[in-house]
Amino acid sequence: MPGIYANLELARVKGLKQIAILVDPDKIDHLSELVKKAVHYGIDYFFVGGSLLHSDQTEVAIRIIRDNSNIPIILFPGSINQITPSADGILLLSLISGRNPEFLIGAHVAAAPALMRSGLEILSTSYILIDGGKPTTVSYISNTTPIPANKPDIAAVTALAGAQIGHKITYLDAGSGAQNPVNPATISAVRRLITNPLIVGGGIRTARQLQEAFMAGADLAVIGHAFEENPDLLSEVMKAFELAPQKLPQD
Ligand code: 1GP
Repeated sequence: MPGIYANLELARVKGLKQIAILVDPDKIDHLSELVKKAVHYGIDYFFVGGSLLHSDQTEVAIRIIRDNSNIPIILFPGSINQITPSADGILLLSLISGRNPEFLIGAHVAAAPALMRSGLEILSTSYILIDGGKPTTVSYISNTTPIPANKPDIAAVTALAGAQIGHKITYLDAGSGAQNPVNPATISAVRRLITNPLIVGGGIRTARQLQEAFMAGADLAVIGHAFEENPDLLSEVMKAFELAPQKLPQD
């Protein structure tokens, strides 16, 4: 069976756009219903994690997802405490928009032995925060400054450096609950310089915003808050997919 990276790369090459739902392990009360909805609408991945968790329910969240779906589960960890072998893969995030050594290498060293034992597919990822219009938990907790939204050239060169270092995936994130999603100019500037699978998330609330992200060059869009608040948003999204088939311009 092909791995997660192989699937991401295949989708990128074919121009197939994919969707991941971000599950916050602090919010599991209605998770089984949400998972069933996500399965119904045909999403591609579940991401599990958060920058700041109040409770240690990552395992419980993963069990609920497994009990209700066969969709791959990818850890999107805010700290090494969120690493568990019960997922399928992990985004090994290097926060390269920031200059905090803990999120560039410190946490990775601490996590390396557990990751080696875990059997998780390790997806080395350039993690790049873009200003989403208001301070987010991730920028506060990581003690880093996001790249200004009106500086696509900085985002592009940062992504290029990450790809040259050898990260396999690039993730542009405006932060969970961002006021504004990553703007299309930033996505397309990054897309022009890298060939990695490109993940975009943070503040996507409408089918239109999602389509704009895809048309600018995102391969995989991540939706968290908006799906929690209104799972049927995906119905609108899938209709938009049908209207503008998945073969959207890549460059
Ligand atoms: C945040 O990209 C994710 O890291 C999802 O953000 O919750 O705003 O959709 P939202």
